[in-house]
Amino acid sequence: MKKLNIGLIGYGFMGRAHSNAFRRVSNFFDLEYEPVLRAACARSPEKVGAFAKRWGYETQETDWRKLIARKDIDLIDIACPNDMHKEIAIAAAKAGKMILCEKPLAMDGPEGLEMVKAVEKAGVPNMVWYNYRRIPAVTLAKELIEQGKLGRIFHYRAKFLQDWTISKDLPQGGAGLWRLDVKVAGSGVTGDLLAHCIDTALWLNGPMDKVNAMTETFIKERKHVLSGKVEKVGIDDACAFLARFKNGSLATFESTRYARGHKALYTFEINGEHASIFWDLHDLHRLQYFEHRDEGRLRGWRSIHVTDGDHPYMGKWWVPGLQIGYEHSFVHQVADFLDGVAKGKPASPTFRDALETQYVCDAVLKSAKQGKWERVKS
Ligand code: SOE
Repeated sequence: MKKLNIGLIGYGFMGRAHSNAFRRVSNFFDLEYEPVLRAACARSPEKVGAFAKRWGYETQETDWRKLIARKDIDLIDIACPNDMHKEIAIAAAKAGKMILCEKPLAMDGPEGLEMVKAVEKAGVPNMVWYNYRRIPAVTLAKELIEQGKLGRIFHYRAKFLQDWTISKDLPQGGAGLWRLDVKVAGSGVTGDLLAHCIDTALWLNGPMDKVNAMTETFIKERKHVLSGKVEKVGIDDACAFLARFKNGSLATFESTRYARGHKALYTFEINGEHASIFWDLHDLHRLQYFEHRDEGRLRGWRSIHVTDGDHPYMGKWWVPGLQIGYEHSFVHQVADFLDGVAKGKPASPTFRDALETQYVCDAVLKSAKQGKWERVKS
């Protein structure tokens, strides 16, 4: 196996999810490349040191520029907050490194476009961590659609609901809470949660034509962890939008962090001429499928337990019937990326694919501001 040396930037939730994937992928997938956890990088030497020790990184850095300059690093993995993605990605591309970037690609479309140009000019393999594509039930949905089982698609319906920001005492900014600080996150639920729904939707149902959105910021001011002052909240706490896809289907999308009782309820439903599909992150190993062409008396929603050896990715894990979980979607993404590097065929979503999601997010936020339909740039 050829070694592929990883330099990870950021040690939060996603730093852990990515590291876990790098560590496990070679145990389960037969690949030409083996990721090596060469260096972890973050500003605090104590925190990055503890992280590096726990996850088995050989060395540590506190300056991402030094990490990028290192000759023994092949791939830069960007797992730090959104406002840092562009600068790091462009510098890493110039240094000829492969790049993995946490979602969303950038703060907005223009930033994303600069990143796409940088990686394409440098000709370096690149990918964005939209991990939900690689949950086996979601990948199965993609295969069924590609086989034409649904026929013409009429409707796409998605939502991503959480409830963790309802308290007005929750501050904004700093580690963990940067998602509430618009200067760091770029947007609220649109870039953080709807971006997942949009990425899956573009993958399953093709490009979007136009959107009509509304957003709300329920708590207008929060104390900022870093300044200690009460500051205006600039993110969208909730967003709902209508969309028309280029294939003629109609769609609704909704996301909020104010749906009491829901922690990460990502669901989507697709209604086609012959069949429908429904998926729910809280029951992620199942795909609900309704086939109208079944014999009438037996017709009904099937609940497919996506754990058999011929289901996507499942032949690599345990024995049929034993399910896997959230973290495996990251393992699958690394496996596909490494396979793509070996074959010279980029795994999706590349930066360019993820730019399409960024353009939808931009159109959604603009539409909400202006109160009218907005065409999606492509
Ligand atoms: C936010 O709570 C969050 O962690 C997102 O940032 C992730 O992308 C999503 O998968 C789960 O929720």
